[in-house]
Amino acid sequence: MCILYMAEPSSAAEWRQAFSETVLELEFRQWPDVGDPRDVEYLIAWKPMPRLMEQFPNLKVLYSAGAGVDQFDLSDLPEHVSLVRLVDGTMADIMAEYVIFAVLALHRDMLDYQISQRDRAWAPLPIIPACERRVGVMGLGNLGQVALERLQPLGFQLSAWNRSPKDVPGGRCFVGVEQLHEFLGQCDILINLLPLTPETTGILNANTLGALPMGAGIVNVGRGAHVIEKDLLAALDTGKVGGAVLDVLDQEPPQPDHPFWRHPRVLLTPHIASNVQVKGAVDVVARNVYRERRGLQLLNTVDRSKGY
Ligand code: NDP
Ligand code: OXD
Repeated sequence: MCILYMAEPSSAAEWRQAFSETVLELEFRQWPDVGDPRDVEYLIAWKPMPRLMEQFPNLKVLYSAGAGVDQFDLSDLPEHVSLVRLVDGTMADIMAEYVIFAVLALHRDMLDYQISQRDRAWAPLPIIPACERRVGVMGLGNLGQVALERLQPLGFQLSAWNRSPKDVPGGRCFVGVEQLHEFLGQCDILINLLPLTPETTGILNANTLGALPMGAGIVNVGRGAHVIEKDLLAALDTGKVGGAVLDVLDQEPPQPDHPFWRHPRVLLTPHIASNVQVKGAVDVVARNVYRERRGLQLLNTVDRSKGY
C-alpha cells in the first residue's frame, strides 16, 4: 500500500517527513520513482494526467494538492475512485488574511495612494467608515465562511451569495442565480471565492459587473476563469469598477504585454492568497485511511455532480 506524490517537487521532502511522522503504514513514493504502479492506492497531484487508471489500476483516492479541483477531468475518473481536497483550517486562515488585506486596501483607497505617491502628490481622499462599506462574498465554503467571520470584527456591512442558504454574521445570504444581481447591486467590495465549475465560469462578465454599484472594488481569489478579463478591463477603464485585487488570472503567469501588469487600478499577486498546508493535508489523509478501514465516508470528498 503506497501513496504517490506527484505535486510540487520542491515540497516533496516536507511531505515525506510529515508522512513518516503521521501515517506510518503508508509507504511514501515520489514521482517518477513509482516502483510497481499496482502498489499505488493513493495519489497526491495538482496537475491533471491522462489515462490515470491505465497507469495506476489499483488507485482508490486521488488527493488534489489544493482546494480547487477544476484542473482535473472528472469524467476521466471512475466512480469508485474518490476525489478528495486537501484543505484544512490553516489554509482558510491564510486565505482570510489575504482577503482582509485586499478589502482594506480597496476600502482605504491604497490604489489611489500608490498613484499619488508615484506622482509625488500629497492628496488625501475622504475617509469612509467601515460601517458604511458593504462587502459581499461569493461562495460560502471552507474559505468563504472563514473570510466572512474574520471581516466581521472590522465593522463592514457583510453579505454573501451562495448556492444554498448559509448564516452570514450580521447580514444576508443571497441564494442562487435569481438573487445574483440583487446581491451584486449592494456590494461596494466584492470577493470571489467560488470554485470553478461550468456554472461559475465567466460569472464576472460585462452583465454582472454592470450590476455592481459605480466604482465598486473586486477581489478575485477564486480562479482567473471566473472573470471575463476584457470585460473587467472595460469596467476598470470606465470607472464602473474602481479597483481590482487579482490573485488569479486566466493564464498564469500572464503574457508580458497583459494590460493588468501595469494597470494603475489593478493590484496583482501571483496566486499566493493561500496554499495547501502540508501538516493539515497529511492529517486529512491519515483520518481518511482510518475512515476507509471502518467503512466511513471520506472527509473532503468532491461531489462529482456539482464539480466541487
Ligand atoms: P468549497 O467547495 O468549500 O466551497 C464552495 C462554495 O461555493 C460553497 O459554499 C458552494 O455552495 C458555493 N458554490 C459553488 N457553486 C456555486 C454556484 N453555482 N452558485 C453559488 N454558489 C456556489 O470551496 P473552498 O471554499 O474550499 O474553495 C473555493 C475556491 O477557492 C477553490 O475552488 C479554489 O478555486 C479557490 N482557491 C484559491 C486559492 C488561491 O490561492 N487563490 C487557494 C485555495 C483555493 P454550497 O454551500 O451550496 O455547496
Ligand atoms: C488551491 C489553490 O486551489 O492554491 O489550493 O489555488
